Amino acid sequence: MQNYDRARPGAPKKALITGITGQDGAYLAEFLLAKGYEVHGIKRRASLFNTDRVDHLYQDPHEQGRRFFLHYGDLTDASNLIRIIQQVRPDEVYNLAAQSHVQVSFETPEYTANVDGLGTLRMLEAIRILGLEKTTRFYQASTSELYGLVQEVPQTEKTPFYPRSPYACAKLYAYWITVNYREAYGMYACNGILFNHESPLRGETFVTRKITRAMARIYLGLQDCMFLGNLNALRDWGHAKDYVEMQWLMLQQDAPDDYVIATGEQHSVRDFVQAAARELGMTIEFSGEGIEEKGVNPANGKTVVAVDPRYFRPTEVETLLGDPSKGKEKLGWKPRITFRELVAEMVRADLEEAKKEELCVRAGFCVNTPQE
Ligand code: NDP
Ligand code: GDR
Repeated sequence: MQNYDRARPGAPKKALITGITGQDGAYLAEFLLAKGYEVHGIKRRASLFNTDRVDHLYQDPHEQGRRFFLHYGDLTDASNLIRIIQQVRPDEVYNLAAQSHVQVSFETPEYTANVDGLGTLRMLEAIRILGLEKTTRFYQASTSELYGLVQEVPQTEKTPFYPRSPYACAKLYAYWITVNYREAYGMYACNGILFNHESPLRGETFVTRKITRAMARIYLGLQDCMFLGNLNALRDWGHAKDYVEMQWLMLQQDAPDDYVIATGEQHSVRDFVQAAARELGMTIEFSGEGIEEKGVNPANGKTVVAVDPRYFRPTEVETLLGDPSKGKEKLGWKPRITFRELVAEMVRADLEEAKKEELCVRAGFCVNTPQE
């Protein structure tokens, strides 16, 4: 399908992605560029380079027909957002930027509310102030964390919300303000209620990436043990690559709506550890309960997993399982990558990283790998 701007025949459609330097932003940018879009992204100023995930998409500013652009900005800065949207005049906005770590939101609740809650309002208002509310389509990165203390299994678009963290409370505001702008101003605005999705690009402090990274290092003898929090937590884990396609599909319909994006399959954190170990040809046997629980490698009797209560959350989301039927029926979408394939891909990528680290260690270079 060619994606041409309706108002400018022949010109490619323009997308603006907030959070383009994050996991989803990187996959979505790649996806939209492949569809022929001109892609603009907002990146934050940082003291170190923070564009690793999209560096392969970078195009020299002097290149003819350039279709990838980055703008400095921040979701806490309304005037900056208005200026960028005025310059770009996007056909589609994907609002992915967020302080996205649930545990960190307990430590930075006000900042999280500002970025994740008010940041969404700032984006919507910027579109409206500029008179683009009838032409610019808006996608909001909503989350299964909204269900929190779950009221129904599996969770659908109709399941009541019960947020359990400052992150989820901020995202609850963002969800409803998106619905409100749709109803009040006739905006084409959608919420994607996404369940956990992972990839080799996943941030290192989320549990799946923490596990695959640590397991690869343990396998190569670079680390002895990994410390985790709640091993019983149950999640519906999919692959980020599959999920960004759904984000785009939501903005291509005749009418805006909200959709659950999930696999409909659930695993515990403990299952994830065992699946990652299996990919490396290792076995881990768990015994004990609560903070006494341990995971031992029977091949050498070493404890490779231990529980550290530091990673427990003041209020936990114990179980999440999504029902993606509506998206499947109305958008013809279904996830392609299985849980097993997801784990295998993440383990493979982290094993490559660990091998590079091993080489450096062997060559006598001191490597100080940050751990969570
Ligand atoms: P990441 O944490 O990988 O990326 C977050 C992005 O937001 C990064 O680009 C980050 O920039 C940017 N950002 C953070 N704070 C600000 C700010 N103040 N102003 C501008 N940009 C900012 O998240 P994911 O890619 O995993 O998730 C994308 C979105 O989807 C998030 O909103 C998340 O809450 C939501 N979500 C994610 C799910 C998942 O399982 N991955 C599930 C459901 C929802 P920087 O790189 O500089 O830190
Ligand atoms: P989550 O993801 O909170 O679901 O939010 P995370 O991977 O952080 O936690 C998943 C579950 O694992 C348990 N857990 C641990 N978590 C972390 N981070 N570190 C640990 O050591 C650890 N041990 C156990 C957690 O308690 C939790 O139950 C993610 C984010 O991407 C959000 O932005 C998004 O909205 C939701 O997914 C859907």
